[in-house]
Amino acid sequence: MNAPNKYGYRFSFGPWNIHEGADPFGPPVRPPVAFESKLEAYKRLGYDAVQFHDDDAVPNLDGKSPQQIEQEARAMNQKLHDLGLAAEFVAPRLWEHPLTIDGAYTANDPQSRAYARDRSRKTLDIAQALGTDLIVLWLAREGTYMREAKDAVQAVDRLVEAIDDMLAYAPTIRIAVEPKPNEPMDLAYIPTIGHAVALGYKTRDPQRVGVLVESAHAILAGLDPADEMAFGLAYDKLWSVHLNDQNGLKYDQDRAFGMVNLRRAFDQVLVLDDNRFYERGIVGMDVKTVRTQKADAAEKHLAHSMQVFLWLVERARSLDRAALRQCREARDYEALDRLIVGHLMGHRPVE
Ligand code: XLS
Ligand code: MG
Repeated sequence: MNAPNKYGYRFSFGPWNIHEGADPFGPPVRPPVAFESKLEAYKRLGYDAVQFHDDDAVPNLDGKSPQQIEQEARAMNQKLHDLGLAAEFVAPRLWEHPLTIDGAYTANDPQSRAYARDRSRKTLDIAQALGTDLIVLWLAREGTYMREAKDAVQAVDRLVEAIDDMLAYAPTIRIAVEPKPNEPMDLAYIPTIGHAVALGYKTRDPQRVGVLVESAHAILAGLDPADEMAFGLAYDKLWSVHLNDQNGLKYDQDRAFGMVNLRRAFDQVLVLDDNRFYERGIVGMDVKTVRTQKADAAEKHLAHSMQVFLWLVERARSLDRAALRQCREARDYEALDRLIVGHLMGHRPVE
């Protein structure tokens, strides 16, 4: 993997972030991009690490033997190595198989839960072959459309059971839970970072369970992403981030970082940088270009997200901290507004 850049950061994204534009209302609008070409894009765009779903690394893994899975994952690891890349994490894709229609770990059907457990163990094998100790659990279908459809107390126990099984199966692995309040399910069981942190403490090894904050997911929960990050940092559990942006309480937009609300993006960078996140983890971008974008520019959102992040690191480090302290002490929050907005626009505190 590359050395960190001059600000100390490394960056990652997932292959799903180069996207062909399909949405629930229409088919792809851009030609498919082969996985190999996506891998080649990382270095070109200035990125260091790949976020994997288990079947990005080993396609169609449900039908494959453990030996075959390990062999293919090792081959992928070699490919990464040759390209100067690393795997940041692997995530089990537990939302596409027919057995996961009504959830995976929390499904009422025991066969579905058994599938989820076995699939997660395969994910752990793949992570180890890819040389990463980090697993991300986005709990996509762990929730309901009708609250009475599942027992919500039992659901928590089932999630703990599933995580416990992974912790026991792979004793060196760490698991970061990525909460999201809705979509694809209406009502998710682990909607916020507080829920995710608390879930970790119910498992057999809380030290190995942390969180991933996605900006858009926090916004969809009506929360401030910077504060969600701060909460994870306070517990020493913020192990990864999915930075992006989101225009209000709508569908999950995964807009490029900082492009909708610059001050909100600045606050995220400020909390990450002030707490030296660059020593704890890699900065992940979970961004997609909009459906209306033509194919020839459909990678720019990744380069731009990183660019905006680094501009904001510079803004965070050059913020007049004495002026900030003064505003806080004087409880002059009008001056604070001006300080931050002025600083983002390149003005000095007193002008
Ligand atoms: C959803 C996520 C998902 C996970 C990995 O927002 O981006 O893809 O991060 O499973
Ligand atoms: Mg995400």
